[in-house]
Amino acid sequence: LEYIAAYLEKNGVEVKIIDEIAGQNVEKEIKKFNPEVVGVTATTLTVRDAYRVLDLCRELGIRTVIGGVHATALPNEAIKHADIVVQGEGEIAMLDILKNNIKRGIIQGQPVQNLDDLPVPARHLIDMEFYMLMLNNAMMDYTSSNARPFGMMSSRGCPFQCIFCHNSCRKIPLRFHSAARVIFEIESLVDKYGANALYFWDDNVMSNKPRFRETCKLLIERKLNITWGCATRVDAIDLDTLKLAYEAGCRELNFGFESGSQRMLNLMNKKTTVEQNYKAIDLCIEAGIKVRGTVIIGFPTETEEEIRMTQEFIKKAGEKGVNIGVCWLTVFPATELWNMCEENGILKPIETIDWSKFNVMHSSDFSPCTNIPIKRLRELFEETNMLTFKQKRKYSLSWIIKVMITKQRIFMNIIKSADIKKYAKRIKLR
Ligand code: B12
Ligand code: SF4
Repeated sequence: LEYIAAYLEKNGVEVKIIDEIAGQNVEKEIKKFNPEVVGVTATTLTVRDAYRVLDLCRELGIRTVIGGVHATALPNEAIKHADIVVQGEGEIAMLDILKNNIKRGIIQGQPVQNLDDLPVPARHLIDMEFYMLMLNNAMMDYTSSNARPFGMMSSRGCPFQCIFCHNSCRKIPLRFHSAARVIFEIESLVDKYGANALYFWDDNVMSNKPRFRETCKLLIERKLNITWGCATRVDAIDLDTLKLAYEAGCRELNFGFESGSQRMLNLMNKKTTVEQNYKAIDLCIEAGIKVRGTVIIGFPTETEEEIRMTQEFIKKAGEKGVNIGVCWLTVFPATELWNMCEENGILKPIETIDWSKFNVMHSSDFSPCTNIPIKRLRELFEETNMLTFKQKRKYSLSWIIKVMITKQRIFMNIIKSADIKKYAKRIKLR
């Protein structure tokens, strides 16, 4: 939304972002602003709330637009709640809707050719202090308790098509901000908000290595003293680049390790090996960078033995100090995995799927892994989760103290807030 808002503002449109997650009352704010058009974003996890807001706008007689990953995947469902659905990128499409007074339809949003043409996201329209606290909570493994962390994107797209990932259906071109523009955005975060920590939300921040290295070199040259983390692939790293990244402030890398079974990695079209997973951990340790990762269990045809292989991977990685999260395989709409399940008749009819069953831990109430009964799969999932829990207990006393200080800071902010109810709602929504 901040990208779209910045693009519209640059083109002379008056924009407001109303953010329910940050505690705003959508109905009240919409009535106050009385906009010509309301645009709502949603992932599959948040789409129920998006539909509620869109239905409300309809009642108020306001023209509505929905965009984002869920509407991109299921436009025919989304159009039942909105006048216009934008599939793909929203900046150019939203301006087009306003300029040409488009009233209804499903529109294919054109991707921005040169990302540097986009203005810096309109962070001034949202409550950055709220998001900074949330990110601080997530990044406290490697930032100080006084960190002021911000999120940003330095690229868009991913050339891979892992079957469970939105990239297997969205197929947007891979594009990059130039290193100079990345530094410009970081400097503006430092100047405006006192940022001293960052997380890059790119799918794979190292997919263009020369550009990544140039960014690291500029971070070192400008002495920005930013601590940062990002996600990349196990086949994208090398020791020299990792050492450079460390020098530039990188303290944590996230990997989608996905499985300890090669057959499962092949089935999910990951195009990596279990060996590369282990090698990536060793390289990061050598460069002094903390490693975090995720694994997924519950793939079609996955066996108990293969889940045990993933458990083995978690144990071995844990011995090296790696923190691994376990995900229950979620079949997100329109992905390759979704199509596979549909072809094999293991998907429920779409009208009967309850999107509210998709949540951060379990994400759906069914599993495509039909050869293991769901009750047994749940037990295996919990067992695997416990392994990661045991790993976390290995944290040092200094880490525990840091967690306590950060949590206390969040608590103090709640107390300081005049509106405790608002914070309670924010936390509930999170
Ligand atoms: C940052 C991020 C997060 C952050 C913030 C979440 C958020 N809602 O933004 C955190 C860490 C909290 C997070 C958590 C999760 N995430 Co996440 N996350 C991302 C990530 C890496 C970047 C999002 C982003 O900012 N993209 C950049 C902008 C430019 O792209 P965009 O959001 O798609 O918006 C563009 C268009 O879609 C369109 N658009 C969007 N909204 C609108 C609205 C209108 C009106 C219009 C016209 C256009 C439009 O225009 C935008 C600009 O071009 C994406 C992957 C990705 N590369 O997008 C995954 C992604 C969104 N996450 C995903 C998932 C699965 C999760 C989790 C379930 C993970 C988990 N198991 O815990 C949770 C669920 C969180 C939730 N409540 O939705 C999936 C969503 C799949 C789906 N169908 O919903 C994605 C797509 C990853 C993937 N590759 O599959 N995530
Ligand atoms: S490499 Fe990561 S971002 Fe790219 S398709 Fe696979 S899971 Fe998605």
